[in-house]
Amino acid sequence: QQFVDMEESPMTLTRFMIQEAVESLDSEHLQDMQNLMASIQMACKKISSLVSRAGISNLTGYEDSGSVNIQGEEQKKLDVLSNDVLKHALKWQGGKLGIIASEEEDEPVMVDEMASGNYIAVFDPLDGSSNIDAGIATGTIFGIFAESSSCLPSDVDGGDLDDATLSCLANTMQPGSSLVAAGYCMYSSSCMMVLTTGDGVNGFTLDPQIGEFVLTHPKITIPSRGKIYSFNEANEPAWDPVLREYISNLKTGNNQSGNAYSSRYIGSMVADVHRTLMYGGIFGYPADKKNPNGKLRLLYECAPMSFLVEQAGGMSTTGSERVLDVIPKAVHQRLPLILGSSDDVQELLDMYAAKK
Ligand code: AHM
Ligand code: MG
Repeated sequence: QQFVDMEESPMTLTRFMIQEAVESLDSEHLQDMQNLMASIQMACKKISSLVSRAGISNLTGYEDSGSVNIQGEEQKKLDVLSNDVLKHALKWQGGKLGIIASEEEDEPVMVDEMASGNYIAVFDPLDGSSNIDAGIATGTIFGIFAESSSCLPSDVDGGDLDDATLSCLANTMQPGSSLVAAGYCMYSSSCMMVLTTGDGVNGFTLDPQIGEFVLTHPKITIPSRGKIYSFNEANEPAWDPVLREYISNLKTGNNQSGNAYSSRYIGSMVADVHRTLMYGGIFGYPADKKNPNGKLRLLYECAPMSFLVEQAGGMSTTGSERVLDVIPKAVHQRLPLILGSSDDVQELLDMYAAKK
């Protein structure tokens, strides 16, 4: 159809970002977002192609060097490659991007020594990569912060990190409420980019015929209540009693909706959150006896996803506070996370409040 009707060109992600900038009162900021998204979408197309060809190009499995990331996790070949792809793509921002923080980097990295800095990018290059060899969905998660204090080029001397540089890197320690953009790209039966710049959530599907992300899911809103819960239930014996009771009630329909819920858990956060955005319900990786902070990382997993979910009308909590209000103390800090439909999350919070 697109090629038959020459009058109609599709609303691509590029065109969407240009239009947002033109229509905005803060067009300079949105032009910056447009440039950043141009790099991110290019990187995601490349990662999508690497993921779909992994079995053919011998990219499954672990790094031959046996390398581990700072969190002691063995790095898959595609973890390392995806990180490199994003890092290189984000280099070319005309000096606007100062710092990146990634799941696969020990410390935040200065992208460009000449950067005056304006923005900070945080990302998980290939979330759910443990699933990759079985062809299960994976995704890239990203967030963009504005720098809270300026990082001047003189801050970087190329040698040891001086105090100015350290304070510059400390800019990454911002709460999710300071995000100016966030999103994910899901590599699944289709490749989808879902993102927000703080004015709602929009979803774009990669059209392989033209190699462009095309707006397919405008103004995504999460249903206020769902019928699905999504947790790694093997950890259930180690959860707190309130959460155990809540999930047990969902199974029997002994909850505010009166419906018995279904269980769905892919074990790939991007895919589990995507389904929750589409169908509603509740997803979480809560604290348990072994992991008092859960599993997921605050800066580049919990915060960007919470921003998206709130922008879509949902809620996101640690169980005791709003995720977007949590100020990170460390780059790779973990945080308990429960997000989804507002009525579902609120019902759990009410149970916690009643048991206090
Ligand atoms: P990763 O960043 O090392 O890939 O781990 C994060 C993933 C998430 O995608 C997913 O929600 C979670 O780990 C699943 O963990 P588990 O296997 O313990 O259920
Ligand atoms: Mg991850």
